[in-house]
Amino acid sequence: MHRAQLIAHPFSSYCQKALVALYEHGTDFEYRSLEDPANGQLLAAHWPMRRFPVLIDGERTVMEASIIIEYLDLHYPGAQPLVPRDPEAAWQVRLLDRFFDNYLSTPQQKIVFDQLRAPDERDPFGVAEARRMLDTAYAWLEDHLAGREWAAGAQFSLADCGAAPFLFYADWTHAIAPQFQRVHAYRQRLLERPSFARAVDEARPYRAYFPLGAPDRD
Ligand SMILES: N[C@@H](CCC(=O)N[C@@H](CS)C(=O)NCC(=O)O)C(=O)O
Repeated sequence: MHRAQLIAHPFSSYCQKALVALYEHGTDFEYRSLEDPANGQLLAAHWPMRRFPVLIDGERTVMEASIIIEYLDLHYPGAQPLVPRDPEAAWQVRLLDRFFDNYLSTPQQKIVFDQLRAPDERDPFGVAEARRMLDTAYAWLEDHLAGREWAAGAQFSLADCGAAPFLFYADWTHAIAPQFQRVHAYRQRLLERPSFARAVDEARPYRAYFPLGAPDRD
């Protein structure tokens, strides 16, 4: 019987998204950390885009954190599914998952990756747009969270797996304004969720990698 392997780096937000799901389900898997160059070669051999995480399960290669989580729900189910079995509940979870990927993570990554460029290759217009998008996303999420414990309601789901690392790093990158109290409280609930707390702890040794300078908190 083989074990699934996850090619990942502990400090990567999309990897943490998949790790939260693996820890929620209690999946037994082999962690192929990208700190080891051999795992970088494994990644390149399986996925020419070289984006991570990637799950290798026997003959199958599964890319994209959301799809990895859908796959885990099917093949390594835990106590409760991260994508609800009820299709009416499922589309709402997937909608929130798209929101967090497209409107929180994408602008957050834009700001961080811009900082890694040489000063004369930076894109201040794009960064300003990304900051505006984050402010709009925080405001929308503040309203959306009224009466909800987790992103899609009472049950922890796929959407929360991504929200956890994306809000974690977004606040470091472009502070969530104090008036967005529900967003702050939700970020805190996510930090206290054991699956994400574990991912945060595993990433602690790599905080110096954060190009904007990691704050001394969380
Ligand atoms: N759409 C991918 C995005 C994954 C992604 O952007 N991963 C980052 C790490 S957080 C990465 O691979 N960065 C390396 C690069 O951009 O070359 C997913 O949902 O898994």
